Amino acid sequence: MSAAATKAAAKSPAKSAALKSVDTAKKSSVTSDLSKEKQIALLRDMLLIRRFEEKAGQLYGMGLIGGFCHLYIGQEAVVTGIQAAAREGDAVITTYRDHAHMLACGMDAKGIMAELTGRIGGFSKGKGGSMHMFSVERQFFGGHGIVGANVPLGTGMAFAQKYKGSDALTMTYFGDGASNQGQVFESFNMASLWQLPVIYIIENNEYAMGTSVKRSHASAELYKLGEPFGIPGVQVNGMDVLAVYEAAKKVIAHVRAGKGPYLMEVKTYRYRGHSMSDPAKYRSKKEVEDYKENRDSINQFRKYLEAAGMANEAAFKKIEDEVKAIVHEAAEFAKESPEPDATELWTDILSQ
Ligand SMILES: Cc1ncc(C[n+]2csc(CCOP(=O)(O)OP(=O)(O)O)c2C)c(N)n1
Ligand SMILES: [Mg+2]
Repeated sequence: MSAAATKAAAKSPAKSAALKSVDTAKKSSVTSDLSKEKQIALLRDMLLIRRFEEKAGQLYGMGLIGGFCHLYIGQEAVVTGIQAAAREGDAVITTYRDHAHMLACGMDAKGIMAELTGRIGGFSKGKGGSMHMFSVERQFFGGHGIVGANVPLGTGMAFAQKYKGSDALTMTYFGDGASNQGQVFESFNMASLWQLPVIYIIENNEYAMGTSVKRSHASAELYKLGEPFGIPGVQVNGMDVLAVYEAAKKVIAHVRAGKGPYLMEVKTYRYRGHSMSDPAKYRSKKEVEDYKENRDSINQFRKYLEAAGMANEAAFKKIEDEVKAIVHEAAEFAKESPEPDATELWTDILSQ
């Protein structure tokens, strides 16, 4: 370290510690002291997301969901592990691939499905659709279609939390493609400068629409993107829900202690196309099959729970039945809920 850098580090201990944490970032292990009940809840939460998304895919195919629809299948362990480590009152903001984040925040599956089908019973009265749902009660702030744009918004939300003296923090989720945006780095700068309680979560699913990380990023080590700003980073195996949970627990403790922002790169994979209209010709079937067969977060976690003696076939069936019933009820609610009345065109709009 140069003399000037040493002097600067001495002045700012939080930042020098942060840089050290970037250097020592490792893949997390799966050892956890989480109770059996909570581990089973992780499986249930992942399964709910998967079955919900499968049903959304079916309803889309039947013409009941219009417009864009981006499914989260394959990435379930990411939001499940992180939100399990969060506290009620912590805020969440994400991209258009958002159904899972709403479920993980505890939003009702019925209201999400009804919104997808454009019905009055939806979270935005059927006027927002897949990408535009919010819940102040659950501190979920969207659902954003413009790539990267939710990152400065999440940073602003963390600014508000700090300004108001709250100990809540903001989980700001975005993709590997979004992580190349200029506004992301402007946000990093401000978040570090003001030591904001924000966790930046890059869901690295290897592709931005059809462009692979290898083709679009000069460096594939996305967890280091905050390094020039003194933001510590960690890379986590996003196909392993316990690894995600354990990493998130540490990161959350760091940020809640007032030590400023943190960056998590969670390595994952999406099984379906970018959106429902994407035939995914930019990757091989073999690559997708390999993830599904050998690395699937739900199957792997099931095997682990069984081997650890925490659950058996009967327990899995019970969870599967419970989840299927929730999703069935959500789909029925969505189909039965009426479309919004034409007069709704004039409500919930900003006029000056
Ligand atoms: C500013 C902007 N540019 C381009 C698009 C079109 N677009 C939508 S999603 C996407 C890819 C983003 O990929 P990534 O950030 O990796 O997220 P993922 O879809 O993999 O979850 C693009 C280019 C957009 N919505 N907004
Ligand atoms: Mg991506």
